[in-house]
Amino acid sequence: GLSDDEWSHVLGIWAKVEPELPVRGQEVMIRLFQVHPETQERFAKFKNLKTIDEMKSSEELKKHGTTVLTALGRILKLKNNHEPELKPLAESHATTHKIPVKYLEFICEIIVKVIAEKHPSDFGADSQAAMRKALELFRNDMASKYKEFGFQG
Ligand code: HKL
Ligand code: NA
Repeated sequence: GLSDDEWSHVLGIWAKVEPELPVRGQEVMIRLFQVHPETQERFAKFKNLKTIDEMKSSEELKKHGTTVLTALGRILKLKNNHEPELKPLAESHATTHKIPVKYLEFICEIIVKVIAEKHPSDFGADSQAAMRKALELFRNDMASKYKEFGFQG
């Protein structure tokens, strides 16, 4: 797990991101689809959005990005005790959506980059390192739950 100090870095920067979750969520999803187009194919309702403009105009995509970051924020706030929130998320991503751990790595990397671009002065080396560690914990625990649900990820 993370130390108290690491968690306070993580939750400190998250508090700055939270008021802007819809726009950051939208940015994260669009960046994910741009950098890793195979991820867009996983969404029946988004795979037909062709241009960045079409993506930006999609209220549904913005809503999805908001929901994803809201879910992630709830997990981060539970710190090392995220199991109850993580389990149903791991179950749906393992059994229904079948999302490889690699794709979780992609989105986590993009989340760090988007925050770093928007909050350069609040997201220094220590905060970035703490956030990476928290997202790694998230991914590792998702991966072990995946295996419990019979998905090798
Ligand atoms: N999803 C997340 C989080 C993530 C930061 C990592 C997260 C948090 N998801 O139809 C649905 C699909 C979902 C969801 C509903 C779908 C397809 C899908 N998700 C794909 C992905 C990918 C692959 C591009 C990645 C990397 C990813 C990562 C949260 Fe994800 N997702 C949902 C959700 C929530 C908002 C919903 C599921 C709600 C749920 O499981 O309730 C128990
Ligand atoms: Na901060």
